[in-house]
Amino acid sequence: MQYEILTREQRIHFVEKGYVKLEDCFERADVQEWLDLSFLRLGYEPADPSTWKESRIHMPVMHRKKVAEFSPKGWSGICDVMGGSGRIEGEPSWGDGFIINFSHEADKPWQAPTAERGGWHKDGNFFRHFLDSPEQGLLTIILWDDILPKSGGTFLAADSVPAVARYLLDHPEGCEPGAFGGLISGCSEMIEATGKTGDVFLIHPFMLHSASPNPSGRPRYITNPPVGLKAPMNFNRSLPDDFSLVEEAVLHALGVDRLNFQISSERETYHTDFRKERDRMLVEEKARLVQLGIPVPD
Ligand SMILES: O=C(O)CCC(=O)C(=O)O
Ligand SMILES: [Fe+2]
Repeated sequence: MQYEILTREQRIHFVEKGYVKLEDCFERADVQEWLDLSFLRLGYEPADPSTWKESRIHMPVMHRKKVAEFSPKGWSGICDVMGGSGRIEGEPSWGDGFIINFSHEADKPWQAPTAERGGWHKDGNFFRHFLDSPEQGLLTIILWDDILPKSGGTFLAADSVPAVARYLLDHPEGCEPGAFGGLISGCSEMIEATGKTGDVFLIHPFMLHSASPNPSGRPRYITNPPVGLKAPMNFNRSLPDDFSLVEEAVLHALGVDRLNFQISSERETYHTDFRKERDRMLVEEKARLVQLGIPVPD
């Protein structure tokens, strides 16, 4: 495998810990407009927290940029962990469907992540999950603004990939998206996804993670777009060098060099209410912008 930007240390870190943080994938100046627009879309006043009605919100996408053009470094990193651009579905884009954590659980003092807190999950509510599923080939967390410690940075369970991999291996018939949260009970290596504007976390699709408390008073901005694969993962490639880092991490987690894995029921994708709700929000947001005389995309 040829790697474009990841160092050997970063590749080992991804395989062993399930994530790698890439710094400076874009400039603050390139995204300021989207950040400013977000408050207008929501009808919130940036300087008046009493107008921030939701404590945490997942906005719909209004604008998009192709990752390969907007962030060549981010794109190279994604290709490096997924086994090259030829295996990636479509032309991934990053949009302004921000997940803003304004004040989640801000009524109590900040607490470090534990297995006992709620909210741990594996992403991908739109498909039936198998060990080799292509739909969520990678989880990414894009930092659109600086995220300081104890300020809403997503909690990642860096030792959760093996637990999820073993569970999926034991369930070739597939699992519902909500089946994984309980696997956090065996995990203890939790970190906060903090950093600067332009940092990007490339995260194994099996990583359990959770929204975190944000008592800082500072809105926390991320997006978490999945990157899909054209074909299911293959844990039985004839040349070991052809395994992607995501596949390697699964083999490493299972303690094997290769694996002849077959699913035993049909793949399925689901239509979720999540989409319908984003569509409704988008109509509302566009109406607010039109009222302010701000042009909106079709
Ligand atoms: O808001 C966060 O920090 C996490 C969001 C998340 O994991 C999700 O929406 O799936
Ligand atoms: Fe998530």
